[in-house]
Amino acid sequence: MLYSPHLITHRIMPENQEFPMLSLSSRITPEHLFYRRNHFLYPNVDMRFWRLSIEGCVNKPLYFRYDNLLNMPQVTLPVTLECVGDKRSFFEPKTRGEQWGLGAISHAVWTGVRLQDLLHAADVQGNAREVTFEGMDKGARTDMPGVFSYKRSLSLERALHPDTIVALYMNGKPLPFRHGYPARLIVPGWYGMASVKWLHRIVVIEEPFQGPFQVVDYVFNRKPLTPFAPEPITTIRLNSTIAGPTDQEVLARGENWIWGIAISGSAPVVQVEISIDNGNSWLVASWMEQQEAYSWRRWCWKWTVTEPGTYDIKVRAKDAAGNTQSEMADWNVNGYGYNAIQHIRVYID
Ligand SMILES: Nc1nc2c(c(=O)[nH]1)N[C@H]1C(S)=C(S)[C@@H](COP(=O)(O)O)O[C@H]1N2
Ligand SMILES: [Mo]
Repeated sequence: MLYSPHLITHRIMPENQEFPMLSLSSRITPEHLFYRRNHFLYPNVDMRFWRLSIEGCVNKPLYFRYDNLLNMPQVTLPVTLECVGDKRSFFEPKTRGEQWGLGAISHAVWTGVRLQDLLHAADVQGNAREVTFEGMDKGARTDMPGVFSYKRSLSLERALHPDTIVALYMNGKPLPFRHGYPARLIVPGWYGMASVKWLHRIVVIEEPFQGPFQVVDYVFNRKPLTPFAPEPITTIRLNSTIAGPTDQEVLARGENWIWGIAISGSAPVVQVEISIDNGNSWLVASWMEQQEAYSWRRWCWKWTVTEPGTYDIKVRAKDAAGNTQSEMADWNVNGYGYNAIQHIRVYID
């Protein structure tokens, strides 16, 4: 079967499907529920020929076979991936692109080799400035002629960060094919576009990378377009999501749980607040698990309700740097980085 019946499908070719937030029942997202975001059809990966090469501004260009990587020192990191298009369907006015709901986000534990170990082995030259990562998938774009690989870059500094890894395992098993087997980049704390799947070529370069997935997509474009270079997208914004109840749900009187996740790619999330009166008053939710760098954190709040009626429920997160989510979405042309306060309406019978 081509697509997973467990996921909410936005497109089949290429496969773009989201995690049904209502299925949130553990911190780790099981493989069959993990969201899938693809620009192109899945690539053919023939392991007889697969190599991960390191080229460009290095003194020792080299390649690794799969077993070479498996035999290197491994690190394990829990990391939430969130597509920067997550929640795009909530923008007003609507914006172009996949109309993701709440679930273009999932969490896994990734194991692999530090990218810095690979770069050190290749002996990066002094003139190096960025590192590019090419996936094996490729195809056409609607805005320019040609065939393009999915390719992204990082600054040399971010590439050498000890938590930037080339992952070989997801939740203790070899990477599933759909999530980048045999190897994918994981850039913790950044939106998902940086974590290149089906990685096979790493090139160290002297000039800023100008590929379309770097400078056309994944930048914040605003209207009117500014004469300055648009801001590239990096870290995951402070955000919180109600998994249940769902918008327009009808509930019984008595005790009802309100529950969901919160995340930020920069400062730790320290508090989640719930409002059941459309934002007039706020109450603090409880954490269901410990704070962990790069990971979403589940929260819950027990609502005892005796009065029948219509309730406007809101959720907002606060981080350790003092930031709070706002009511207003930061509208931009491509509908990236939606993190306004979520609002649902429920009815008590
Ligand atoms: N090679 C390749 N890597 C890729 C992509 C892609 O289309 N091709 N999509 C990126 C985007 S936009 C996201 S959000 C994540 C999604 O990862 P997942 O499909 O494992 O959830 O992969 C990123 N890496
Ligand atoms: Mo994405």
